[in-house]
Amino acid sequence: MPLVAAPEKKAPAKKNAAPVSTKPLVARPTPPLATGDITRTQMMAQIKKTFELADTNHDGFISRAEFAKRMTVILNRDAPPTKEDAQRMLDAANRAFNNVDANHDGKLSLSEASVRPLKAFDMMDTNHDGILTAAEKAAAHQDAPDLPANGPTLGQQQPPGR
Ligand SMILES: [Ca+2]
Ligand SMILES: [Ca+2]
Repeated sequence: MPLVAAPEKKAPAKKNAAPVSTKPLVARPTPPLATGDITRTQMMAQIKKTFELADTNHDGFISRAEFAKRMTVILNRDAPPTKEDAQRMLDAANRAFNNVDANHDGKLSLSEASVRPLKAFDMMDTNHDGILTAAEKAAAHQDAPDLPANGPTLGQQQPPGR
């Protein structure tokens, strides 16, 4: 067997790795990862995308109203809420907003919005290779059932305590 230095495992060196493209990695986010795997970079891109979706007036910040609106959209996907539900959601949204608004200026910057999801990512990425595998996600989900099953995303918070 020839002694070839094994590549450091910083890059996902899986078999069938796609040839390295010189094109920017924007258009195609997932070359060699297994299904369900997500890199930290992808996570950040996902956060940014969610952030921009919520930032409806595109001023680079998420206002309280924008945040509440976004959360309501997420939570209402299945059915329109009752009036009571709507109020609960608004309360939850406000609490979540306050948690995320680290400098308490009443608006969320992208970096504020990134802190929690990235922290969650790092916690779940137990071998710290910058890739959250489906297995790591599943394990984290078992340890902490309140984590969203499909990975942390902006605006997903624990349900209000009961
Ligand atoms: Ca802020
Ligand atoms: Ca990992």
